[in-house]
Amino acid sequence: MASDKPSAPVGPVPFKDVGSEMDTALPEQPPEKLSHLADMVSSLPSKMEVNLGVRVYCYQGFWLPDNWVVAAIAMQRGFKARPDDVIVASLPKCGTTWLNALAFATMARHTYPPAAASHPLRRLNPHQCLPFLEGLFATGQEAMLDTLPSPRLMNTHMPLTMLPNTVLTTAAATEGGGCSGCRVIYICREPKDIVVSFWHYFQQSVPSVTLAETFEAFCDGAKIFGPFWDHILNYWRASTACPDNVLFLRYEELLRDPTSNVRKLAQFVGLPFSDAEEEVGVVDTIVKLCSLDNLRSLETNRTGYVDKRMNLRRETLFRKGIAGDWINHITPEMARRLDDIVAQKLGTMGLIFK
Ligand code: PAP
Repeated sequence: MASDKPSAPVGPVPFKDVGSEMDTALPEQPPEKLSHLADMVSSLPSKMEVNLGVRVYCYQGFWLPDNWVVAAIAMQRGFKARPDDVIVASLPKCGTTWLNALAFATMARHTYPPAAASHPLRRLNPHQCLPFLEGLFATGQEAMLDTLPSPRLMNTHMPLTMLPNTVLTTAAATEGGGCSGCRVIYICREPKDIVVSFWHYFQQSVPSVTLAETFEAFCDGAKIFGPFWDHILNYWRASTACPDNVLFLRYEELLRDPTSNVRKLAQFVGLPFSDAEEEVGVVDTIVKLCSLDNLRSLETNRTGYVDKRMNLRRETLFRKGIAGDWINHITPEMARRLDDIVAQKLGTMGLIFK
């Protein structure tokens, strides 16, 4: 007998359609309920983040602006992961926008066919499709997360250790326990290319900062969400210990073979492509929809801001999109220095960048 009950909405849905205008902007003020943390934050070791022009504080080994330390604490206390949650995680400038688009298009493909003219990614920037966890917690809007239908697809730049216990059970497994928790898709990138991309992007906010200054701070570890090596290493370790919970992707691999990586992503989130989908080329359609050329051509990505106060324009999320651009900006001596840091901090753990 047919049921009259309306079917429950299925996630992920574009966050902009159900939430507010959520972006990755740094919040100016912590919400009233968290203002008591301000004294604790101001007592932490701090440095100027040259590219952002704000002070960053060392909280639990990572450098964050004050309001994001507050967000990290609020997240650790208040975020309740659901078993079918998927979180896209990355350091800034590692391919977040691209992975957000690919993950959204893949997971939401039954509700929003990727070939449809009305697909959300044709009218929204990829960052508007996923809630940005620290942005919500920093502004006291985290209750919005409870309203989202499952499976939820969310985004964070936070290190794994800043995520709450319900996600962290995956990391605990590196100590020899079992693997449980929700699913995390991490993307990393060759560090020399991260620095160059980061510098170009933040030239919009503080144009006087040189690449050499950016490079120094990156090597020092004291960039936002840094040290980069610990950020990458924590997710890498969790992915090797719990491959069913943490998928570790590389930007360069996505560039080399996007279709295989999209299939891997679909399999990982429990939504593998069917034979029928393969036959009609759904994977290719998703890859084309999310390609740099397509995304940068769309009106939504040519206009508007990621953070208006910091003058970060959306169009600059789509710059060159290649591997190895560092060669045009970084001297051989600088390259050797950063390669040595990477070899020492990551190579000894089996994480190599060719
Ligand atoms: P975010 O952390 O501010 O979100 P993020 O998206 O992680 O930035 O990184 C931007 C980089 O990804 C840019 O690299 P570049 O500066 O070296 O060019 C950008 O060009 C690249 N990028 C964005 N979208 C795509 C895409 N669809 N395909 C390939 N690369 C992309």
